[in-house]
Formats: sequence, structure tokens, C-alpha cells
Amino acid sequence: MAVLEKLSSAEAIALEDKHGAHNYHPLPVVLSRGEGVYVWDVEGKKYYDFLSAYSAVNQGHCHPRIVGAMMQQAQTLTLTSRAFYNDKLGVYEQYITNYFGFDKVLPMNTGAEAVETALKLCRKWAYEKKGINENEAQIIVCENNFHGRTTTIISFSNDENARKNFGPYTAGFIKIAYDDIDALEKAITSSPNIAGFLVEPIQGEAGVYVPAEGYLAKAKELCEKHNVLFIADEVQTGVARTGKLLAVHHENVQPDILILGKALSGGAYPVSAVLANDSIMNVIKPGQHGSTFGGNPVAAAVAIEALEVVKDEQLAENSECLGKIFRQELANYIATSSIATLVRGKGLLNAVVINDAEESDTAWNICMKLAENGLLAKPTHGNIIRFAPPLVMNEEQLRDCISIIISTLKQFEK
Ligand code: IF1
Repeated sequence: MAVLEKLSSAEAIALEDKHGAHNYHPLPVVLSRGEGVYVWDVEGKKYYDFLSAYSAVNQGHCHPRIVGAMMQQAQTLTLTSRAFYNDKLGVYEQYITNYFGFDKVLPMNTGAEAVETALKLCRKWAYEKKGINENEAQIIVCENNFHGRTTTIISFSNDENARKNFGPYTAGFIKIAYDDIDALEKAITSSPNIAGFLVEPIQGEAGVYVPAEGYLAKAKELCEKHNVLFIADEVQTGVARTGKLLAVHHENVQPDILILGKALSGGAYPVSAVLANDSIMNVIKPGQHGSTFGGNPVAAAVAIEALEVVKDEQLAENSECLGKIFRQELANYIATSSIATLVRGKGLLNAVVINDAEESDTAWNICMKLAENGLLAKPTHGNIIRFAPPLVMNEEQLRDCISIIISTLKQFEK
């Protein structure tokens, strides 16, 4: 078989099974093309994409402006490393810092790398600015967090699957309940060694858990009062996904450190970033942190275009508006449903809770049926389905999707 010959779904799956590490359990759908809110499998079946590569493809698949920027830069200069300057990075740095309102950015590639960067930045700030004794800084994190897959990040995960047998673990983290402001106050005041509070404004992997209104604003206030850095992981919630440019904007919060990834490139290229003001970012000096690919000219060109698209196409406003319709329509259905119990979320980051045990395979079976009916979504836990389409969807498409979702759920009513 020629390497580039067209494969059937079964052949593609068999190849991954035989030659790839088994670190994922995908739905058995093999995609070969994407455009806007749609993807097509190798047999030509068309689907609505309701995962958007975990919110990386907010701007829609293969957005022509983003692909255009990428192609143009790829033909001109792809990588210099940071050993030399390039003519795109500074332009991008100016653009993104103005866009999000920070003095400086540190460019990386993946979400996990950006989280690592934020943790290192926070620790260094704690020793050099806050005056914590070396090696004693503590960072507060939340139960059921998801921040990535590195050894340090999984050290403060409480997902056994993500953690077990990957030890020894990195020290220096205190875990508290999410959405519990009293727990945060207690932890912050428990020791003079608290350097930062790392939080997802909405917990994605935990099942699109939206904290109580006011939680983020109060958390920021507590951090300010005790000279602790408020670090927002907006890798998943950022870049218009929740109906605002950033999820923290729902509560008018400006984090001390902002972590972005995924949709920063519209899913075209791995681009992540850590943003902070000078008083924090300037603790990092030459040689103290970096990455071969971080801030490369393709990433810079792609990210500028991806952020421009978000503004020009008013994706935050669209996400806010369509999200309300989605939750309203689903809630109406759920009121009389025995299979679905709850819809929650913000903007176009939503989840439907299925009336079954967390360890059940009901959500998986529903997602298999949704795929059959032309809509791709993925369970998070056995009884929660995440619904996160590209933000370039229009109302007619959304209503079409809602009817697919409801008619599919109806097939599972007892
Ligand atoms: C996978 C979840 C989503 C993230 C937040 C950092 C990262 C992520 C808030 C790391 C990544 C991904 C990774 C993906 C599954 C996915 C995910 F279900 F696990 F939670 F999106 F919902 N911070 N989230 O959500 O970014 O290093 O991956 O670029 O396959 O592991 P990354």
C-alpha cells in the first residue's frame, strides 16, 4: 500500500492501533477534511463538529484568512530560533499585548508549556519580588483541575488515570475545592509562602463546571489583598469561547498572569502564550526560560490573523448569543426528559449531564449515535457530554444541530 493512498476508516484505525501508542480512545470516526463548522470523514460523510478540537478551532476549520497567513509565512521564513530576532515576533508581541491589555508576552507552543511557564514565572516572582525564602513557595490549585500533561502539572491533578505511576511528583502545590471562596481565603492566609492561585475560569475536563457568579472576582480580590498572583488558565475558555474574549471578563477580572493556547491559532498551529505586566514578567532574564519553536514567525503570523478574525467576525458576541439559544432549547427539552438531567455552560462551552452513573457508557453510546446522525461530540466522564462547536456557526446551523441532539437523546429515553 502506498503511504499516501486513500485509506478507508477501518484501515486508518487499524494503522493507529498497530503503530501508535494507545494513549487515546477516540470515537471511531476518521476525518480527512474540515471547513468552517463542518468536517468530513474519509468515506465522505459530513458532520457538524461539536468539539472544535477541545476549543482550539473557535474560528472554524481551515479559516481561509488564517490558512492564508500561515501559507504566506511558511513560504518566507519558518524558524530562526530565539538565537536571532525575526521580523514577525515583535509585531505579534505588540499586537497580542495590546489585544489583551498586558505589558508583555512570553510565547510558547502548547497549553501545558504555557502553564509550566506561568508556574515558573510565579515562583521566580515570589522569591525575587515577594521575598519568599528559596524553595518554599506554594501555589494554590483546585480539585478536579485540568492544566495539561507534564510531570509537574499532573503532580497536582487528582485524576488517578492522569497521575498514577508517573511519580515522584513535584512539590509546592496546595489543593483546595473549586468554587469555594472560603477555602481559598483559608489557604491564602494559612502561610506567608503563598505565591499564586492557578485557576480555570470554567473547569472544562471536570465537565464544564461553571463557578458561582462572583467567585472569580472575589478570588482576584483576595489574591490582591494578600499579594498572591491570580493566574488564569484560559487555554480552553479563552479567545471568545464563553461569550467574552476571556471568561474572566464576565466578572471584569484582569488576571496577574494569563495563560492562552488552543484557539490562539484557530487550531492551525500550536501557539500558546503567557501574558503579564512588567513587574512580574521582568523577573525572567536571558537563559532562564524558552523554547526552540516558541515565538516562531509562522506562529506569530497565524496568531495575529486568528485574533483578527475573532474581532472582525464578532465571535465573542456570536458565542454569547448562540449559547443562550442552545441552553434554552436544551433546558426546555430536559424538563420532560428522563435521559438528560441538566445543561450548563457559558457561551458555546456547554455540557449536558446524562441521567446515569459516572462510570456508565451511556454518554459514549449517545455520542456514537450523534455521530451516526451527523454531529461529533465527546463525552467527558461517562455521563457528561461536552458541546463546543466552532464559533463561526450561524443560528440556522445551531438550530439544525439542536434538533439533531434532541432527536438523538430521544432515542435513549426510557
Ligand atoms: C488532551 C480535557 C479539554 C486545558 C487547560 C491546559 C491544557 C488544556 C484548561 C493543556 C488542555 C485538552 C488536552 C486534550 C484534552 C483537552 C481537554 F478534556 F482534557 F480537559 F480541552 F477539555 N489548560 N486540554 O484544557 O493544553 O498542552 O494540550 O495544548 O487530549 O489531553 P495542551
